[in-house]
Amino acid sequence: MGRLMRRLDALMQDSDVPGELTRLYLSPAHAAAAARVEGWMREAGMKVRRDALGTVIGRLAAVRADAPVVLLGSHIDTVRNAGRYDGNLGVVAAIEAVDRLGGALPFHVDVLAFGDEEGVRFPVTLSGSRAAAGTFDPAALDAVDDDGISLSTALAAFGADPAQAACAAYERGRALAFLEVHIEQGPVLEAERLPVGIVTAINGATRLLVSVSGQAGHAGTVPMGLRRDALAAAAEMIVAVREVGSAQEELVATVGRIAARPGAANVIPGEVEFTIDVRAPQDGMRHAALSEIRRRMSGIAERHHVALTTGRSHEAAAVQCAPWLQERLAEAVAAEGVVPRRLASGAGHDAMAMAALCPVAMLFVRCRDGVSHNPAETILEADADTAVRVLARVLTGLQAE
Ligand code: HGY
Ligand code: MN
Ligand code: MN
Repeated sequence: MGRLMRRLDALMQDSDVPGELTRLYLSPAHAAAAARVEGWMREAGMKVRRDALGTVIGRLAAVRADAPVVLLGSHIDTVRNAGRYDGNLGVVAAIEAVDRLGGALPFHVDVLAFGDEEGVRFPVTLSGSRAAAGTFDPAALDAVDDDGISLSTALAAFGADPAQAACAAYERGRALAFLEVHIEQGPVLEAERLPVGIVTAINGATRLLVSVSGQAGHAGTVPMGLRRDALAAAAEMIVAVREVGSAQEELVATVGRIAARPGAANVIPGEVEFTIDVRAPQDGMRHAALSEIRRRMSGIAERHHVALTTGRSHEAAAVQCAPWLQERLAEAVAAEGVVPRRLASGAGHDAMAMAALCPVAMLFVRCRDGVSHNPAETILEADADTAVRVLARVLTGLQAE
């Protein structure tokens, strides 16, 4: 097993939950993984710094200090009980690519290890990449996790300085491109026996937090027709979300998390909270689906005499990957003897946020059965090596600009 895969296995040790991989933003596991990645960046000859959002940034400096910069990287935070390649592969592969460059290029090369792509701990996401792109909303610093700890407090405890968030932004016009290697998290490349693929666009996404408020009551004494059952109403709403999401081919809608209170078998639930995640390649399609979901949920709330409130916790517009960068990736993929397959991304990525700063492109790596956000997530070492070679080719090709 080569160094890249050994490093991805080593990162498995940095988890907040023994026996599985869960690495939440600004947690002890994130701190440990950041330190590990920092060491690998130094080994590759990079100078390393941390920004105000906890991003680890390694730089292979150009000869001229005022040279522009090409940005690489991905995220090292994970979902709960995650696979080891989502995000982590993009950071480790970028370090490997830099290590193979064998010296300075006419531009700086920065590798960024973002800490908050998944948005699991706080009801915000893409915090690190938004800060690097200069679009971070300081109001997000007030977001609190399940323990009531604010992002600002957690950053300070992590050793970062939230007051400097604006300083994390790269100077507009100095970043030439952002290139991200990431597992496909879908079945296309495997179905077509391709090791890598070039991303054309990243679907836009909206995440809502829905609260349904009825009346808790005795499960044995309240007649069915007199109940204000928050969970029964939420259940109908969740079916409606699925029906709207199933109505169009490229649209997806998911309820990933639900909590019902008070949570006793003999009590009619009075309060329910659940999440909705809607994605589509066109922003118009996504917005229309959200309107239809809201319309149907309001009707259900009325019928059940419950109160309905929805808050938006994440919104990212669909992003087109830069055609000229796609072309560079395609040339490098072909040079590796692989058919350059272009495909869209249903998953969100840091590249969505970085697109506000500079042209972006992504290279997907095949993953077994398309499984991701799951410990069964698997890639082939040979495919990861192909991705590293493609990335190194693109970087050295850019110097010919
Ligand atoms: O949700 C996503 O698409 C990404 O994995 N954060
Ligand atoms: Mn993910
Ligand atoms: Mn990811």
